[in-house]
Amino acid sequence: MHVHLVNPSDSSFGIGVITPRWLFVLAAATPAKYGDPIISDETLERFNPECIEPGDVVGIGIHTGNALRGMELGRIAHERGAYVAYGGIHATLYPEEAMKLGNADAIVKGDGDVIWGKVIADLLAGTAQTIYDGGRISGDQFIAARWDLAPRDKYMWASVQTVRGCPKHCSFCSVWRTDGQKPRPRTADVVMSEIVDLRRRGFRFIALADDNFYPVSLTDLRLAEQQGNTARVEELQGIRSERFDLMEKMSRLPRDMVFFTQITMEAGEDTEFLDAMRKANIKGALVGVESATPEGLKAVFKDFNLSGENLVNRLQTFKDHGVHVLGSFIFGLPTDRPDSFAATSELAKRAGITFAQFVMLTPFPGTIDFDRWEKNLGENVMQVGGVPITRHWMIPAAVRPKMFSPHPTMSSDEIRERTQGVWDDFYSLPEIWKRSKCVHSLKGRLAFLFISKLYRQMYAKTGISTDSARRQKATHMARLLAIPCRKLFEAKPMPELKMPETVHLPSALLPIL
Ligand code: B12
Ligand code: SF4
Repeated sequence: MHVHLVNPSDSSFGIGVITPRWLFVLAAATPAKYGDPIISDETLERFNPECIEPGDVVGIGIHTGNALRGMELGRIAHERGAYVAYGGIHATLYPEEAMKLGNADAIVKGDGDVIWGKVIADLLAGTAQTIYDGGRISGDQFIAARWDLAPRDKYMWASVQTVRGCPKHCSFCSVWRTDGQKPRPRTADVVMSEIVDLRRRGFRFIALADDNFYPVSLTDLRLAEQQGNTARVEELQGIRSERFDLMEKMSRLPRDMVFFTQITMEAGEDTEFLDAMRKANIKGALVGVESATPEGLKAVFKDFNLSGENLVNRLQTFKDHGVHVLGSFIFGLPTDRPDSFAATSELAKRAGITFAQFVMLTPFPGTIDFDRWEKNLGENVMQVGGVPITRHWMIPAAVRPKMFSPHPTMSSDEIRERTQGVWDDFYSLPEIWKRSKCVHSLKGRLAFLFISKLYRQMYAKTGISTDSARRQKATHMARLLAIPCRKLFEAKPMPELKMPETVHLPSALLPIL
């Protein structure tokens, strides 16, 4: 009997940018008595069902974008006589769907770390429940990943989680609803031991797969103080000082390590935090800018973001403090107008951001936007191939619409083409070359160019194109580009690396407000 863990994907690039963390966490949660799980990541290569034997257990992790392929894999595994279990954010939101369309024997809602062992045992004993609630476990229960099972020559970045949950409530995001608004941090020592394990194995680029690396802002603290809520102030300060503790420990790792994370723009007002990030070698962060206008930000409940010139300055602050920004922008908001595209592109260039992604507004299930959208459509729902667009993830990727709500002033095609145009402009050769000044050597600048082109190829060309021939061509190009890019992320293993010594700082020195 084997346990298989499969990460579904419609496109395979041969090389993966970031390790899908759940695969290696669930591998660690698989009890040793079942042997090492067989891990398949379809972002690398298409899954070969012939490796499944009757009586095997196949665990499939799905988010909304890969749910359809995941359910197809589940049906194949079921036909081959395996027990099929699903987990991940989409299975958490729609367990019945995986049951009905994915031939599931069991579904795990929420975190899989603690419950996975029981699910396997129950499946094999024939006593499985249909739905298990893995819950929102506390930070000290998160399991460290089995990095010994990750192929070193296939991924550019490994991924380590330091905190789950996000206190914000953006309308297009489901994280605060599924992972909760209470941050659940892991202790610094546990995170450090996973990072050291990875560096020993030759991974020096690590993405911190956190919902929000900055879970307590200075504004949160100020508000709690103004309310005279001492308990809340202490709780927030506790989380904040743990962040500094982690970053201080990270700053004692080998200097060739590079970290990347996801963070809210508010961190730009907290230069002490930014300096600690830089010292910890957290050299870049995805910042959800979303929209350049106050109306756009209001539309997505993200009024804590800045707009216009203030936005440019705030993003520039990250750069001034040594943290590169991957700015994430959304197009297709009802407040967008034809001139919003060029204005956003200009702003992205002026703000000195190093990378950018321009995504089209998608109503993801579990979000306020989705609920609102589904309700507004009522009975009058457009269908594609018999599937209502309110279940857009069940429409085959090749014909899946890219825009879901009629826009007040632009057609879907216009929004798609203008979005494509912004990608083209931001990632044109002269623009990339200008931005590549952030690295000094010619070799470094060429590497920057390659990576920028790969990023654009993987995320824009395969994602936004509507016709399948163009998607296929784009995937093929991405496969070719990925090979030299991966080489740039290679590092010599450091098997002798020790955990950095703990320096006990007097608490007065810990930068609490
Ligand atoms: C890091 C991250 C990224 C990274 C890295 C992705 C990667 N290769 O791992 C980057 C930046 C590249 C990225 C890209 C995108 N992401 Co992302 N990402 C995340 C983030 C913040 C953390 C994911 C993670 O690694 N968590 C740590 C692991 C251990 O947790 P986990 O995956 O939830 O797994 C646990 C449980 O779910 C469960 N589980 C999972 N699978 C299984 C399987 C079985 C069998 C069982 C039993 C249990 C189980 O057990 C695990 C351990 O507890 C999540 C937020 C979140 N809270 O999930 C968003 C998230 C998954 N991303 C999201 C989105 C939308 C995207 C993009 C589409 C964004 C975009 N517009 O381009 C792309 C899609 C990329 C792609 N094709 O996959 C959404 C998905 C929404 C949805 N309904 O599907 C999320 C939830 C964020 C959000 N704002 O809503 N992402
Ligand atoms: S988009 Fe980012 S800041 Fe907003 S709720 Fe989601 S994780 Fe939090």
